[in-house]
Amino acid sequence: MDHEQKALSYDQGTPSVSLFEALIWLEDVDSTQEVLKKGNFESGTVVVANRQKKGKGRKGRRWESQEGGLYFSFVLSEEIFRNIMGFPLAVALGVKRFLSSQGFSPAIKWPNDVYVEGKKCCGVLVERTGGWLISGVGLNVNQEEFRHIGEVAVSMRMVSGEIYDRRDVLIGILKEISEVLEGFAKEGFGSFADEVESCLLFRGQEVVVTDGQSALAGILEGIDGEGGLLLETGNGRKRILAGDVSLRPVV
Ligand code: BT5
Repeated sequence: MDHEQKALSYDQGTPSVSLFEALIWLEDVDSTQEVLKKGNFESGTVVVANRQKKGKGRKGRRWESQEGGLYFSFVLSEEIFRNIMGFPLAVALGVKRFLSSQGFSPAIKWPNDVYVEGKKCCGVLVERTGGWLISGVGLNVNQEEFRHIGEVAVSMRMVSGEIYDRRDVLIGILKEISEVLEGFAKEGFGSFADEVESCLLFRGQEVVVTDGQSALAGILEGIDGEGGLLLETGNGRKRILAGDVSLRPVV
């Protein structure tokens, strides 16, 4: 790897982050997802970068990754989990728990975002490759503004006015994610479904769920025990496994 590398060790006294065994902190990368995909890393490795030139979201979208945010990916063997359907929501729940512990009032937007004050503060991307799950988390921490997506994005700093040590934020989030994923591995998503549902963005509201070409409108009722979205439509209740949710525009 030709990037500047810094090893961050878990000193005695730092909270347990037991699922995660190694951490590599880089300056600039194209995408932390690609670093993990191209390398031969062991399960439990975390790669963090200060900036990403080609940070990516789902479906080829871009993730704005300038200095000040936290961008990390981790690799886990898929074998650990029985059913990975609710996996992105479980990761988002770890981030949500961390933000709550810092005094924020976050909401989870199905299937992979964490919102604060109605704007996106964090996005989760999970990719599967050859028996591995490569999960990426982008969290807006110390950014003061967003050049291209100002109307949809927010950082922790923009809400609280504080500047955060991203190492502390990372350790805190990994601890929460590790705890959630260990429970997820043992008991499945069902044990977290109520907790996620209780902080679900747009619950009870009229939304539109789009997936590629099709769009379905209805009342967002909640999620089921596997993390599927439950939508009450004019034609009865539908269970949705993938898509993007937005508030239904008033016409
Ligand atoms: C996501 O996709 O939300 C997943 C984002 C995952 C990013 C992490 S960073 C570490 C790892 N390495 C990567 O290359 N990726 C992962 P999606 O649901 O498709 O949302 C993408 C949309 O979020 C964009 O189209 C923008 O509207 C918005 N967006 C882009 N950058 C943002 C930011 N920094 N903060 C808030 N919203 C953003």
